[in-house]
Amino acid sequence: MASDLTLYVDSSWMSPWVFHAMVALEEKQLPFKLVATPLPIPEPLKSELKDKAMLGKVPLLAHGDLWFTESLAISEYLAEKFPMPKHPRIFPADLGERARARQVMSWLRTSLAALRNDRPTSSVFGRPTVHPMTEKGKEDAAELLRVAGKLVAPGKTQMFADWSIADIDLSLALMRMIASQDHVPEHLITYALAQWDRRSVKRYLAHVPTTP
Ligand SMILES: N[C@@H](CCC(=O)N[C@@H](CS)C(=O)NCC(=O)O)C(=O)O
Repeated sequence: MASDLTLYVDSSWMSPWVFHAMVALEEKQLPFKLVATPLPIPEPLKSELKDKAMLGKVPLLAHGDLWFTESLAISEYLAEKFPMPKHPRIFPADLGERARARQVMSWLRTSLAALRNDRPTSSVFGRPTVHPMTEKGKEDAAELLRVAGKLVAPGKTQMFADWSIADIDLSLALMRMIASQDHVPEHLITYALAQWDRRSVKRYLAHVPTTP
């Protein structure tokens, strides 16, 4: 039952992986409960999560007796457990586009470390970063813009024929730069802001504490 869904999240609301998982749940239009924990996850909760889900991390999805972590595992599970037509699609219908979406999401989790360091999610969800990027950060930024430029055609507000959860990850990567007023081509700004305008994203952002 969908009503058995609980998402464990960080109470700072700064985790990009929690953002991905919660937006996936919202896009699937599923009812779910939220449990917020500070990071690092304190005991005894950490041990309880490790016991039930193998890893003591957030995002963690509990669905009845099934407890597991990893943002991509969560969105893939939701896509398969709550499929079309009853629930909206969160991965592209086309197999090739689905492979590309997975490629992008996997790349964004394993690359661009300097950019992520120079422009943390706190600069997107909270106060923009004012300090200049490191040389390595600039290299990552150029690579992000090169790849995003290939994936998002001018005038498009999604990468593929169908909107997908990969759009959320790519737009967050771009928002790291946009929020700090780094140079981003206009059509990629339009693309990222279109994601930020989605109800699912707004519902996530509503939880983020406002910085004074
Ligand atoms: N690869 C994981 C990353 C999850 C992760 O690293 N979560 C961090 C917070 S962003 C965490 O829960 N750390 C455990 C702790 O701080 O105790 C995913 O995609 O979900």
